[in-house]
Amino acid sequence: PQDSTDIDIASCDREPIRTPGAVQPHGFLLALDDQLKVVQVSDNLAQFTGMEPRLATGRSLADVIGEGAAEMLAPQLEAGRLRERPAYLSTISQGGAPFDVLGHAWDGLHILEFEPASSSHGADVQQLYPLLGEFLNKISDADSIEELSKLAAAEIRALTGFGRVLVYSFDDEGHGNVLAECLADGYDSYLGQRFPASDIPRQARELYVANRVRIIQDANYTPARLVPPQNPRSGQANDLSFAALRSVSPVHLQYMRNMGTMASMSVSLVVRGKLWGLISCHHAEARRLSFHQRTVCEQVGQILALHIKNRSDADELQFRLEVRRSMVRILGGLTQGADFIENLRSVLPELLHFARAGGVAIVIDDRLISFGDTPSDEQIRALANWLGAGVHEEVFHSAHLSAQHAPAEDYTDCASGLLAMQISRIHQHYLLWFRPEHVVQIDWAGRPDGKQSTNGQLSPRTSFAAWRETVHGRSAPWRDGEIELTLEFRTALLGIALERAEQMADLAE
Ligand code: BLA
Repeated sequence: PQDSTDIDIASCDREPIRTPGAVQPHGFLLALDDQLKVVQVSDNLAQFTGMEPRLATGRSLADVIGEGAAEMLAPQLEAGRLRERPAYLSTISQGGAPFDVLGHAWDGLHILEFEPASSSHGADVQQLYPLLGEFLNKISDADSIEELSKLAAAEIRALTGFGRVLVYSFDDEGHGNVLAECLADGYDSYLGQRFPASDIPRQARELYVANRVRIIQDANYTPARLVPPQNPRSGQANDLSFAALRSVSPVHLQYMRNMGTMASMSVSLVVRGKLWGLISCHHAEARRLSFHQRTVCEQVGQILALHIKNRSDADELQFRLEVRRSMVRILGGLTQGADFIENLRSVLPELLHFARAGGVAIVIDDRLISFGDTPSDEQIRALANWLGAGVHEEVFHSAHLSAQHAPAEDYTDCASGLLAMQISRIHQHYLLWFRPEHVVQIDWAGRPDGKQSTNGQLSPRTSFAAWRETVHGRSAPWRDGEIELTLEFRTALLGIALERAEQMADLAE
């Protein structure tokens, strides 16, 4: 049988988050067909308009929200005017109260969402642009991703008044690391903690690349179901991917309650088309934000993502430049003497530098040269045999060698990481770089496997108490740039070796 974590994670991936069949009940939804006839409504309609849901379908918009309100929306609803993402259409009055109306065209319908316009928390509309302007000024002076994130967290808190604002980034395995936060009094810090990847399932991450801001105003809400339950155009459950009122997964609502969070908002940080991270906001009580406020928060997210991309592009460029300089110094050193292997010996310190390694070894026929912190000659020979037998990449890398080559368990201290360059197609000739163990302490926000399944019912974890994991046997990771430059280095090296061999042959004649 599967262990319970497997079951949980698989079922999380199946939560139908785009098609919940319901909306959050702080507003109401009307879906119109091409003739602008109301064909579907949320079942909380009467509470806002006094009209029973069943009586609304088949009517004109004016019949449901009144002549005046319908007239205000009419110009925006003309054929083809609505876009595929919600836009603010107008503020209308309904039952004596003002409502912001958002409209988008999706899933064959014109979807109108009505949100109470009064009583939102956070900054006033008039403050939004000045705040954004200040943020733009400040952020251009920041020069690390942490600093950029800190400014963005403070900005989002100023805009929204959420009690806790976190910026977190996802690692290669999808775990989230909290990089920056801004807190009100009474909110615990999550800075430096890691949240397991399974807290946000795959389909949610996919949706959040397309839909960049989401709010849950009250984790205790009862969803307002759509009437009729299916999209009359398609006969299927409505695709509410972009609806601002989309009802969220009940599992996630439970997660929020477990965390002591009644309201949340999250803003996607999309870098190079991928979900790089999130700005995640929490509040202990229910909280309401207007579309305009959310839109400015979305823009803060876009600005932050852009700066993160620029910062990381610049860092990567600088890094590659340094590695390339080192490569040029090595190649320069190889063109001097006659014996290729002796030449390699003369550049050993630079070889270490090239790969930020602790040790390096050269294995050519029965010659073995090692330098720095390396396994024993015998262990290096065994490693080269293992590479020769099963590894076919021209450049192989591992930051957890003992997981692939068990004998490496005996020398994790000096060689938890290996970068291996094959320098002959026929023989087992290698240039090997070793990286030492880099013990990592991970401060999980609650045990990553602490999810329970009670009565077969899925539930998210209930504890967010910090839990420290110590990871052994790994080295610092090998970066893409390092691997690419090592491939380039290999081509140059083989070129030089070949040239040398030819010169030797000429001399011999
Ligand atoms: C969604 N889970 C989420 C979201 C966050 C988290 C931020 C997005 C919510 C949104 O944008 O509105 C998790 N919240 C966090 C984390 C922090 C936080 C990591 O504040 C860190 C500070 N979740 C589980 C389990 C399941 C699960 C076991 O823990 C599956 C059964 C599911 N999480 C789950 C689902 C969603 C989600 C289905 C999508 C909710 C939705 O958009 O409908």
